[in-house]
Order: sequence, then structure tokens, then C-alpha cells
Amino acid sequence: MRIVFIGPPGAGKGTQAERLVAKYHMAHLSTGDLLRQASAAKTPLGVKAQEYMSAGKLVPDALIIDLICERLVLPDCDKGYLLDGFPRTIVQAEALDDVLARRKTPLDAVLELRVAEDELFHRLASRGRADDKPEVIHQRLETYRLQTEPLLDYYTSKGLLKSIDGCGTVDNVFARAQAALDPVA
Ligand code: B4P
Repeated sequence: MRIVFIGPPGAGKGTQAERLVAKYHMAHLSTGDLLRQASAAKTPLGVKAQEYMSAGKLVPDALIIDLICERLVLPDCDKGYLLDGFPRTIVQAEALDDVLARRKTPLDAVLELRVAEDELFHRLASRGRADDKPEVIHQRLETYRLQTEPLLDYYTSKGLLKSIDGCGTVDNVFARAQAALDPVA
């Protein structure tokens, strides 16, 4: 199964992704994790990406598209994958469509996790990662509204979008995610 996972910062994508990849035997491709690893290793990409992440902005499309295209061709992706945090812009979504069309491997579904803003603030503030400072959280939410939310219409028009409520316990949310994905698994 090939799935895209969309949701605002702190919606719980990473948390649910771990469970979903175990249940459906998919590779887990988190652009946030890949960028943080590159940043910790101080690679040229990582150093550049960290500037954007610390400011709550998206890393430039060209960098992230190259990163994910290199990852998608590795053998563990043959069994299917969950794209966690990619695409985040229309340009990224169109680039992904091109790659998948060339490989004749279309997406099976796009899962959206919906969570109210006050709950997102609460979750991110208690997590306390470097980019979880209040002013950066505001910027990340604004970035999400402007650059990522348009993807919801994009994928609705392709008949792929499945939206679930991301509030409640991790178990509750996982049950909703399974109910959404079982029909396409
Ligand atoms: P990401 O790493 O994708 O981070 P995120 O959106 O903040 O978190 P996520 O939704 O995964 O939340 P989590 O499960 O951790 O991105 C970080 C940055 O990388 C971006 O801002 C951007 O700069 C850059 N980036 C990444 N992808 C990019 C792309 N494609 N293009 C350009 N730039 C890109 O959960 C958050 C907290 O909530 C945790 O503490 C968790 O324990 C808690 N939680 C989870 N589920 C809960 C529940 N049900 N109830 C209560 N708490 C819960």
C-alpha cells in the first residue's frame, strides 16, 4: 500500500505512522526525520535545512524532492510505504505524481489527520523539540495553512482523500486510521 499522511504540525503523524507501518508492513518515510538526521550529521543539506526548520518554514521544494526521490527507489519501498510529511506543497505533490506515474505505482490513499489549533499548541509545547517554541509553532501553523492545506482539495479531486479526527487517545486515533485504510489495504 502507498499512502500519503497529511496533518498540521503536532497532529500526531509521526506517532500514528509508527503503528501504521507495523500493521500494514510499509516502509516509513518521514521527511522531518530525514532532515533531522541530515542536520545532526551536519551534511550540506542538513545545515541548510536546519535554518528553515528553526524558523518554522518549509525547506525549499527542490531539496526535499531530491531527498525523497532518492529514498523511494530503495528496495524496502517495493512492499509499499507511508509518506509522513511529504508532500507539503502543490509543487511537491506534482513532482511525486510524475515519479509515481513513471514507475506505474499510483497512491492508494491520502490520510488527513485533523486536530484543533489549541490542542496542537498544547501537544507541541509539551514535546519541547527545538522547533516547538511558541513563536515558531505560530509560524509552522501559518505555513501549514498557506502551503499544505491546498493539498486537501488537490487530493479530493483525485478521489484519494480520507480525513479522520486526530483528537482522543493514540489508540482511538489508530482505530480510526485503520477503519479508513482497511478498505484500500
Ligand atoms: P515533521 O517532523 O513532519 O513534524 P511535525 O509535523 O511537527 O509532527 P507530527 O505531526 O509528526 O507530530 P508527532 O507525532 O511528533 O516536520 C518538522 C519540520 O521539517 C517542518 O516544520 C519543516 O520545516 C520540515 N519539513 C518536513 N517535511 C517537509 C517537506 N515535505 N517540505 C518542506 N519542509 C519539510 O506528535 C506531536 C506531539 O503530540 C508528540 O509529543 C506526541 O507524543 C503527541 N501526541 C501524538 N498523538 C497524540 C494524541 N492522540 N493525544 C495527545 N498527544 C499526542
